[in-house]
Amino acid sequence: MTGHAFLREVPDSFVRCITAAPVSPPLDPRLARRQHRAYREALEAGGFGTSLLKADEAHPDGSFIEDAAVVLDERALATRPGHPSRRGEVAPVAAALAEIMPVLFVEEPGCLDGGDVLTVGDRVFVGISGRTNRDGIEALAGFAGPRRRVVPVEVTGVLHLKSAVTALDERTLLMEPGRVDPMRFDGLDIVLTAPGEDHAANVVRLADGRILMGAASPETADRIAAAGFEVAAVDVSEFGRADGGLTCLSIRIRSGLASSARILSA
Ligand code: CIR
Repeated sequence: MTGHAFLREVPDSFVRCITAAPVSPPLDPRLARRQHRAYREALEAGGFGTSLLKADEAHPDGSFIEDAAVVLDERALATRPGHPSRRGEVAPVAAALAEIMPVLFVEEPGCLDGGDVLTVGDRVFVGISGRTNRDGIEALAGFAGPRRRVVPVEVTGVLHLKSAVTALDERTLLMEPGRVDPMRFDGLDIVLTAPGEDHAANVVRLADGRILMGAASPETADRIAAAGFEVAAVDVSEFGRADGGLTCLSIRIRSGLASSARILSA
């Protein structure tokens, strides 16, 4: 499989990202940029072509681009992020996606963050979180259409659904215990993250099938390897301090559209 990923540069204003708890020392945009570059290189080594959108200083959280759009079946749903300060991030992302696919929009009063949407086979799991509401879930269901089943999942104690659970393949999930009800994911195998490894459930399945995860979760990496997956690691600690993880930093498209996506900046 090949794919294409859209990323967005880290602005200097990254230091003012939204965080659930105060951050000390302050967030470091230069370190975040170095980690972002390594993340991009890891995606490329894993079979994704990449496009990098320009940063916007008015949007400190803009590099968490995943929250701005959901891509499904070669169509995009531009979101309406749950945090009002993030809504202005969406338009440039929607414009970039519109060059290669149709784009629909979540309308007010709907709120939806891409970090709350996890597609596995014909099911679209969506977090009921502090950022995604019932109207947003309805908009997602309309977008997903009759061939997909949308499954709402209550999320506890973390920002988004994908902070707590991501897919290792079409049959296997990686899940942090205690954040979501495993019964919502019937029929799927579940690998649990190791105790004490926060943010470990948020991993990216690379286009070549390897699993890209944070360098700070070695025991969870061992569990994933024991389940039969090849693992690659990248340090995204500065984004973790801003409540983000690996999936947040890209919108990944796994399809033949990859070849028609153009590089927006070097
Ligand atoms: C926020 O609070 O919105 C950002 N600081 C972090 C967003 C992380 N996004 C994600 O998990 N998809």
